[in-house]
Amino acid sequence: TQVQRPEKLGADARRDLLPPLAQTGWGSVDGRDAIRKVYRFKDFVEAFGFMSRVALAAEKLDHHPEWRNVYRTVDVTLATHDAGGLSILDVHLARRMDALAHGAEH
Ligand code: H2B
Repeated sequence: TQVQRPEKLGADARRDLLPPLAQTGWGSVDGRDAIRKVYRFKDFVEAFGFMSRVALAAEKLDHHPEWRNVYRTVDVTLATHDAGGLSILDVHLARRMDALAHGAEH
């Protein structure tokens, strides 16, 4: 059986869902239908703790970030590869990541 494929977000959904994420630091990506945020933490332990919590959440959602960690920064890009752009799953993961970073960001 076919795994459920998420649909690319339509214009109406984008107008509703993306501005609140922009408020928390998520921005668009040049040349790509994706969103990006750079988190900065107190130190490496906080950054890696965040990544560990996100990894478990991502597995539960079956939706995974593209990310890069350098010392206390975590640079995240979200897109749905199966949809060729942004889907609702990226919005869900972005919100989850913000919740899991709460209190640890510097
Ligand atoms: N993560 C992201 N970011 N995009 C996807 O298209 C994607 C994923 N697909 N995680 C999932 C896994 C898919 O491969 C499985 C089969 O559901």
